[in-house]
Amino acid sequence: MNTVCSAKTAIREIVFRAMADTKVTDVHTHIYSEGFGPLLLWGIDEILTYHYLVAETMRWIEMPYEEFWALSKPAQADLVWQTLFTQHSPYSEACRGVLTVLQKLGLDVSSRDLESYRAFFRRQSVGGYIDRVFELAGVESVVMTNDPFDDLERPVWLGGRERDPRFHAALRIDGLLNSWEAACPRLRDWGYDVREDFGGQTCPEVRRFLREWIERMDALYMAVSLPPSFAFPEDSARGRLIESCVLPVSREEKVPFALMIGVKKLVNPQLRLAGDSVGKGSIEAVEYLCANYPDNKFLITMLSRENQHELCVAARKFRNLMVFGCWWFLNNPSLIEEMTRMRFELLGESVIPQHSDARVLDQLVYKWAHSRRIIGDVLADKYADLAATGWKISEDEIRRDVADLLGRNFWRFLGIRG
Ligand code: RAT
Ligand code: ZN
Repeated sequence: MNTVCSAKTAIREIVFRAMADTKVTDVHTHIYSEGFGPLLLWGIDEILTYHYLVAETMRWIEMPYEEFWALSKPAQADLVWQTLFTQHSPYSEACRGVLTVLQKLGLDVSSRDLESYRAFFRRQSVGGYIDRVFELAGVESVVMTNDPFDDLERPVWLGGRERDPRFHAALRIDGLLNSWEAACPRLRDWGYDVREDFGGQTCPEVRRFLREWIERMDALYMAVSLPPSFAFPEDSARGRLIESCVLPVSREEKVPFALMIGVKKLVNPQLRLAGDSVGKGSIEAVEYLCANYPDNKFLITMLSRENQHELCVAARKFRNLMVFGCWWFLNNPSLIEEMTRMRFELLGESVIPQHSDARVLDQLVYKWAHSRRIIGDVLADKYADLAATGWKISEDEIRRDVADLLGRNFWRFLGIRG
C-alpha cells in the first residue's frame, strides 16, 4: 500500500503500525545466547534484581549493603518487590518496566502475586522463552557485550559453541584500555609478547590480540566505556593503546570503534554494579578522533544529558560519527523524548535512536515497548509538521524511515547491508 498521508491522526496510526511491524536490531545489550549457559539471565528474580532496581531499593531500606548481597537471589527479589512494588508505587521507569514485561507475557499484573509469576517462569524452557521474548519485543537481533577478560565468558568462546544468528558479538575492551597494568600480565599468560612500558613487540601483539578476538567472535564493533575525564590524544596507556592499536585495527578490519563516554565507576562501591554514576564528558575528544581519523568509523553515545546537544552538532560535522542510544540514566521517557526530538531536528533520521542495554533477556520486551512508543510519537509529530507545509508522505516512505531508524542505519554504517 502506498497511500499518501496528510491527516494528523492517519499519520500517527501509520507511524505506530510501522513501528510495531518493524523488527529492531538492538545494537547494545548485555544479554547472551543460550550457548553461554548461566551467563544468559532471564526470569522474574533476575528482572527484580536488575541493578537499576537494587539502587532504587537501597534508598528505602536500612539493611547494610553486605547483608543484602549475602541474601539468595530470590530473597533479594522478594525484598525489591516488597520495597518498591508493595510499600510504594512502582512508577519509576525500571519498576514500570517489570510490569510491562508481566503484562506483555499475559500475566495478571493486578494480582501482585509474585509466587504466581515465579510459577509461570518455572514452566518456561530457555530456548522457547528466547523465541517468545524476541517475538514480543519485535526484535530481530541483538548485539551482545563480549569481554575476553571475563573469566566466565572467555572459556565459552575458546570452547566453541553453537551460534544463534540472532545474537551478534561486540568486542568489549574496557579491560584492555581502562586497566592496562592488570591486562598486561594476563595478555602475557595468554601468549602475547607485551610489556607494561610498551617496549618490544607490545603494540603489534596487542593488535594481534584484537584481530584474533574480532575474528573469533565475528565482532561487529569494538567498544569501551569511558570516564567523563576521557581525553584524546592523551599521554597515557589508554591514549597509546587507542592510537597505536585500536584505531589501526578498527580501520583495517572495518570494525567501528564504539565509545561510551561519561561513566564514573563505583562512586558507591558498596552498591557494586549499581554503584556507577555520571559526569559530563569532553566533546573535543570525539571531534578530534573523527577529524583526525576520517577513515575510521565511530559509534558514540554519551551518558550525560549535558553532552547531548554538542554530540548532535558533532555528528553534523562528521559522517564517520554515528550517534546511538539513550544510555542508562538517559533511558527514561522524558529524556528519550527530549533527545529523540533534538536528534531528529538536527540530524533527521541519520541516527540510531535507541538501544536497550538489556541485561536480562525479558527486559527487551519493556525497553522496546516503551522506546517504540516515544520514538513513534516524535516521528509522527515531525511528519505532521511536514504535512502542514503541504508535503505529502507515503506509507512506504514512513516504513522506509522506521526501518532505517530501528536497524538499517546500523547495518549501513557497518557497511554490511542496507
Ligand atoms: O546500563 C547498564 O546496565 C550499565 O551497567 C552498563 O552496563 C553500561 O550500559 C555499559 O555498557 O557499560
Ligand atoms: Zn551497556
